[in-house]
Amino acid sequence: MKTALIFGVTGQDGSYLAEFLLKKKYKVHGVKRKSSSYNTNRIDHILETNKNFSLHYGDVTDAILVMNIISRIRPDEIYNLSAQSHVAVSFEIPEYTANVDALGCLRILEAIKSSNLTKKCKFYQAGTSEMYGKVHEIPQNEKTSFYPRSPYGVSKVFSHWMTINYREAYNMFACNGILFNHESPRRGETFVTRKVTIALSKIKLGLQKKLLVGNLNAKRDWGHAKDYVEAQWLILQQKKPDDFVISTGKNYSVKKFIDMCAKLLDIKLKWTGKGINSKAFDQNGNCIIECDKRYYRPTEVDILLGDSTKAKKLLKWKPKISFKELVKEMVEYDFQNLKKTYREKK
Ligand code: NAP
Ligand code: G4F
Repeated sequence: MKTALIFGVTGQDGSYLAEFLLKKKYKVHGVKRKSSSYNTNRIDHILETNKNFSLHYGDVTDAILVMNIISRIRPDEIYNLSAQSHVAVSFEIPEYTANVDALGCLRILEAIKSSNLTKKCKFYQAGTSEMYGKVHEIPQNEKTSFYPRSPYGVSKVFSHWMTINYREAYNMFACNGILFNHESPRRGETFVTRKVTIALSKIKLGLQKKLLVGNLNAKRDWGHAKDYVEAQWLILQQKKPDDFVISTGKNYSVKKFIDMCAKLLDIKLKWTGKGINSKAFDQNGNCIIECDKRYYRPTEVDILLGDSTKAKKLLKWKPKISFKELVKEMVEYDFQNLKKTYREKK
């Protein structure tokens, strides 16, 4: 039985990865942070039913704890999914973001080395398409240069190169996944996709009047988190450690995402204006979407589009869930959930 340790197990990817590894008969350990309120809602269903799943308190800003957990568990595979993962927030808390997203990865690598686990333990670092930032070419592949545009992106570039450095210096099986945006009904509520599916569902149910957004023209290569955690695992099952771009190869604007959600909810949108003056009205003439400068970033990543040819060839990986299916699943989940809660409250 293989043992895996997941930093960031309470997050979107952590929860899907834990489910995936348990199905593969791994013993799974996860690290959760101390919080004043419950933060395990994405994994409670596994905790209640699976004896091969256990949680440990920890934080990647605490080097001693990271070291203790790794040397005690001595896992076969470590997945570092922990991060302050919100790009816009990283401008507000840049030093904290670097502490978690850059130094957190280094602390884990150093703990693997200090525990004499460099031969036994494989390491996965959750890299991101945000590292491409102001893109040098379209589409982006493993050879495309980085030009990060946020403290988040810069921190992830540090972790990317640190992972490669430990691989080369200490012969570690340390890999980077460069994952493009991936979403699901478990996506954090402040990322644009989930913010839109929740807000439009509430508007449809009469629970909210307006949705305020930022840059509608940004384009993202959106996949489903379930497909992407399989790629994370596949990356660690190869003969040689390497780095892989994981993406769908198609991108859509934020505006297109909103249009698709609205259509599924039978809201007929009429757009007026351009840029920050864009507004959308429903069939009753109510303005239900507006742009607000609070949601614009000091430096934006305008367009991301991934080229996963290498992953297709070597990992035999390709996304199974289409963008259309992803949008439908997210909208249906939020609409049904909110409808139920609203009825119960009434
Ligand atoms: P997420 O939902 O924000 O989850 C992040 C996880 O990290 C949560 O479990 C969070 O714990 C934990 N965490 C935050 N700070 C920590 C700390 N100081 N110590 C230990 N754990 C900490 O993110 P996600 O969407 O699942 O993404 C997983 C990883 O992939 C992240 O590293 C992200 O940057 C990266 N990534 C994501 C995408 C994407 O589109 N989703 C694309 C590329 C890369 P709490 O629950 O307590 O907050
Ligand atoms: O959903 P977002 O916040 O995701 P973003 O910035 O692309 O980052 C996500 O994907 C990265 C992979 O490329 C991950 F590494 C990262 O951890 C995270 O998971 O924003 C997507 C786009 C941006 O261009 C943003 O400016 O949507 C635009 N946007 C427009 N209005 C908005 C909003 N984003 C948010 N969060 N909220 C808005 O109201």
